[in-house]
Amino acid sequence: MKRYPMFDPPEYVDWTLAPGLIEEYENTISRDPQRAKIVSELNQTQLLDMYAGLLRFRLHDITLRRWVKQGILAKAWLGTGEEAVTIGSVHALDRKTDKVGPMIRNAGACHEMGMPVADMLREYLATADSPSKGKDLHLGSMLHGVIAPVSQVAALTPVFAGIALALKQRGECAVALTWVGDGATKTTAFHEGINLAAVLHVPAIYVLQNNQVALGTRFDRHQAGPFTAWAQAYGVAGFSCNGNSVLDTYAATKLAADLARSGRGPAIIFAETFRMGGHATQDEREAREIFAPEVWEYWGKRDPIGMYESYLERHGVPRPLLEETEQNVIDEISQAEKDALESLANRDHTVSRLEVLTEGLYAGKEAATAETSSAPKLPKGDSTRRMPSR
Ligand SMILES: Cc1ncc(C[n+]2csc(CCOP(=O)(O)OP(=O)(O)O)c2C)c(N)n1
Ligand SMILES: [Mg+2]
Repeated sequence: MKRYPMFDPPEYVDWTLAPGLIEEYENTISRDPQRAKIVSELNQTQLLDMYAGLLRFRLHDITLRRWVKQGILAKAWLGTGEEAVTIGSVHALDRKTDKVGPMIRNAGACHEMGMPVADMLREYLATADSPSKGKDLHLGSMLHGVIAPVSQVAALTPVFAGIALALKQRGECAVALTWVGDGATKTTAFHEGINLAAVLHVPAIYVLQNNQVALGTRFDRHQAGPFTAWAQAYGVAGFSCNGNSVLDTYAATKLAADLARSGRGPAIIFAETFRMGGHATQDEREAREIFAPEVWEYWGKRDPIGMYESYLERHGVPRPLLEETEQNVIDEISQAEKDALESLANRDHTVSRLEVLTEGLYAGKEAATAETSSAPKLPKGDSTRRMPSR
């Protein structure tokens, strides 16, 4: 793949496959016959689709990074180095029926579930034609099975127990999957939610995305003892995976989804990965001081896209096909960027239009009652007046 010296972490700029690493990469799959079988059943189209998904995610983030440098955005939250956790999990789902809840570092889930990248970029620009009409950069689209998060980390954990319960009660053969950061697992919401999912025995999958850090706090400073022990503690199935391998994440999610679909309750996937940058673009320099240089070097050598590309080449995917796939993604993202910037330039799409700002807001119970009762009706279209006071 092309590298981007202005925007890539330094470890990625001259990336080449280090000795012994492809064996390590393949071993995470081959040591488990079930995972080896799942991966062996992937055809070339599926393999290339995952490659495209990883590249789409990386290039979406590089676009945001460039916009920050250009002053178009104040800051951006990126998934650099963690792309495989998102892409592997989403590709293992039935994207027509399953539901996902991405946190801010899982933006790739949105485009892989079918949301246009241009809309994702518009959301960052807060244009009036963005999915939330310029109100929130937390992305979602019910149409595509993507439930938007809120700022409070792990808040989706109980919500996903509820979504999974709804799927179960309706008799749908679908699963609900959400990601939770290592730091977010220290919230009450996480513990309440996962316990509820376990007790209700619902088809929920929680991917614990351990990128080794929460803001500026290292994993070993916020957790004592192994993460993986938590599955047993909650009485749910647990799967560990190499979060920098899209194939291992894919296989682990397939196993978890099979269990959930067959009525055998929720599962936790423990994905080990690394945040190859700051919490957001504004603290990249400080983030470098959280870990020793060797730690950055260790994870830098395991770039999820470089590793996967090496795997594909080793398994006979022709180089021109990889290059063609990459070029298509580059063209797609560059068109998405143009479309989003056009929305920003277009006055009709700026959030200064009051009617757009107030569209789609929760009108409140009082308003719903007023509309169905004989009480005098509030004027139609004046949604600001129907807003409850908070
Ligand atoms: C309930 C809650 N507490 C605190 C915060 C502030 N906050 C935002 S991101 C973050 C760290 C999250 O770390 P982690 O869950 O590991 O996710 P990561 O950013 O590493 O992907 C914190 C504490 C918040 N958003 N919500
Ligand atoms: Mg984290």
